[in-house]
Amino acid sequence: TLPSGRTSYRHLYEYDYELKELARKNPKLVQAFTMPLSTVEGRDVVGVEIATDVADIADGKAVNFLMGVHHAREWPAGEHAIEWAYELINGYRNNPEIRSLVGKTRNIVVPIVNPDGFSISREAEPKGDFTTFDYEMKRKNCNAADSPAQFRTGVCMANPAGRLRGIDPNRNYAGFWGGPGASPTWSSDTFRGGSPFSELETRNVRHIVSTRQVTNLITLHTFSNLVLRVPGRADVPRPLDEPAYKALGDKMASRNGYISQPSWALYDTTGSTEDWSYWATGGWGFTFEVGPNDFHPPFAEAVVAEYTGVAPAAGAGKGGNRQAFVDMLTNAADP
Ligand code: 0X9
Ligand code: ZN
Repeated sequence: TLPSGRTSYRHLYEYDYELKELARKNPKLVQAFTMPLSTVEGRDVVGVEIATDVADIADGKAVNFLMGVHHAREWPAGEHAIEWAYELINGYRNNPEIRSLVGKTRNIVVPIVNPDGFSISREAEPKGDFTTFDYEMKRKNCNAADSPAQFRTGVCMANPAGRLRGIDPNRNYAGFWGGPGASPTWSSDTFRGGSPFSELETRNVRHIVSTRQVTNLITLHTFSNLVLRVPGRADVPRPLDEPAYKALGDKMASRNGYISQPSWALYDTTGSTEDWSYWATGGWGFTFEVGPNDFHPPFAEAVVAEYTGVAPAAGAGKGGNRQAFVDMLTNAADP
């Protein structure tokens, strides 16, 4: 079972409510926060920070940052992130290992980085009539600024191009922005946007990474059972500390049963999260591609099994993503 006991995919309002409840019930340990920028459709981006004496942000502890949904249809990403928040909060009370790790670190969890996109995908009624515009399979955000005029009207959910318009937040960061593996075309699923950090969602992430001591981050996606690290394209410099960076990725992959590799080995990407954050800060960043075969498979497989490492997850018996996240936190606590 999951730390929260959850058995089905959350809606956006449940994420927001639960994060605030976790903070309200654990005032010394947990602080809920809203990212500085709300989305084009006016939604808040909500997160929690978990640390002993959580309000004392100048204590100099390393920050471990877990992000969920960048891509709207990748629902398990949000679930794994919020379960990790429960894990830390419950574990602080009843698991000595977690208690010790939480005591040495600060932990930021933002389950839904892209709430406009997520809510459309999550709330979509199957349409079946106009497949191209099937909202459930939306990937990007809802910013229509670069779309043709007729597709700029109304919120995403009410526009015939709601599925296609928007920017891919995982192509909008400044790391090698504008290169291969990202599109200049408004309707492409990998549209990079008009300029690096043109989007509110990526600016919010930049705000956290650039204003806090983020030494370790994981950005969650679905699917392919991968633990990815920089670089996103083969013909750019390799990290100077690649052996140690790779070793942490390999260790986490031994837990969840995924393949550990540089992300260019999957395909070229530019403007993705850790291709910016790694070179901006030197903190290690990983993309997890959770689950074997779909963007949001049945909850029991994609969330319960993949998180806990109980069969039929790839990492059955090895701890699953839960244990991989503990490895990452251990590295943040004792680098
Ligand atoms: O293409 C992506 O953004 C990620 N795959 S997904 O199917 N979830 O869309 C992979 C990104 C891998 N590249 C880097 N992290 N650099
Ligand atoms: Zn993704």
